[in-house]
Amino acid sequence: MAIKEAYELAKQDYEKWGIDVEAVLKKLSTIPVSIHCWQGDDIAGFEVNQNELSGGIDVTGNYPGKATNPEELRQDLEKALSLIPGKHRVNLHAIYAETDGEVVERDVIEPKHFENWVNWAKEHGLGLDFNPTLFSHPKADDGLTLSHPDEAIRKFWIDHCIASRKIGAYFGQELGTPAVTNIWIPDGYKDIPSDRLTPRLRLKDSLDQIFAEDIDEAHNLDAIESKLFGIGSEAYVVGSHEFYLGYALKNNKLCLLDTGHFHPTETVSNKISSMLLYSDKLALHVSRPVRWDSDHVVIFDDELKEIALEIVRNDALDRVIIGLDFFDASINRIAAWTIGTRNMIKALLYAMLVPNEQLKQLQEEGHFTDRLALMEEFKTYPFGAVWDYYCEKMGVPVKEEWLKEIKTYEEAVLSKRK
Ligand code: RNT
Ligand code: ZN
Repeated sequence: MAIKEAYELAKQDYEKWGIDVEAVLKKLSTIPVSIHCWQGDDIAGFEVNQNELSGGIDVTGNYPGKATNPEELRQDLEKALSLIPGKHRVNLHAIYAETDGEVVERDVIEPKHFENWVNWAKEHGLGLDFNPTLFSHPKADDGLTLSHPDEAIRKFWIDHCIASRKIGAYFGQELGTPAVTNIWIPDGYKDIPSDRLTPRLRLKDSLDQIFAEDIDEAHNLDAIESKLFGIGSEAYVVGSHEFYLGYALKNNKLCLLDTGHFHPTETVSNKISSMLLYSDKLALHVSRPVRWDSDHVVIFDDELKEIALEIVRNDALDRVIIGLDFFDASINRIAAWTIGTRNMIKALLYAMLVPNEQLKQLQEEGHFTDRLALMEEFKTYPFGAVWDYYCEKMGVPVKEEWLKEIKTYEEAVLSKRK
């Protein structure tokens, strides 16, 4: 059956429930997803003196053809973006600075080191987001950065974060859309601490110093990302959820929730409604933790759908800033981006094609049989036909057609890389 025909039939099914499918597709095309550049090169970056990946995160696999320079990484991102419907954003890390072969320490990086990225983003109509890199560096070897007891080391990382906010502001100013500059630090202890408070006092003080200068929120939005544990920080993480939740609320910063940073049965979907009661905006790193914070490629699973439902049914598409965070080097990296990002968008579409208002009402009236029955039936409504039509309309490959393009690209481009 032709895509359009299948779509017209599907549309009728949804319209019976008062869902305006055309309006849904229009809205969907305006929702940006921030695509993390680091899936493209296993979080290596382009620093002149490259350091091994540290910070208790790990990328496994050695699929051939990874990007090893900015041109390759941008080329790969362009390929992925050509397979993903809609206009999106790219999320950079400080280690992706371009310094022309010169060693530039992280505490003195400047907007000019990201000029190529900005020009590229302009050319492709993309927004940019940013992250200071507080790992993969000799000064992070102790597993402590912004909470380090050594004042010189702590100062270095404070200065790095201050420099990073200015780069975020530069992105926002140049591209006309605020950058989210997100601070994540690996700080913690492998074993049971004898003092949980002192490192947190220092982290709080570091953040106060970093955020001392006001930056126009039209250009830059500060986010802070919590974590539960990492490799080497199993027993204690300084920047825990409670730590940052408190800090963010008190200081009007964005809390960033990474879906891999909680206990395995604890879900981010269940946190969104509460957090939005107390702050205007919330940021996400959508990931897929398999038994731990493993950063697998995002799939179209129940928790992804539930997150999308929470955003959509609470009318929070403008309040929840969606970013992705996964890294798999065991499969084609461009396919990883494409799969994960298409799934995120798919989940949003899925959530928008549910009669959320009617379901809310059923719950309010205590009709739990109907609530469950409908929620289950809607899982097999002809959502795929709408998704296919959306892809076609947005000029990207329909269904698994995109995989052919990846294969061609792999042969023509990736296989030629050293
Ligand atoms: C680590 C955090 C963090 C990183 C990126 C590379 O656990 O999730 O967001 O993945 O900054
Ligand atoms: Zn993250």
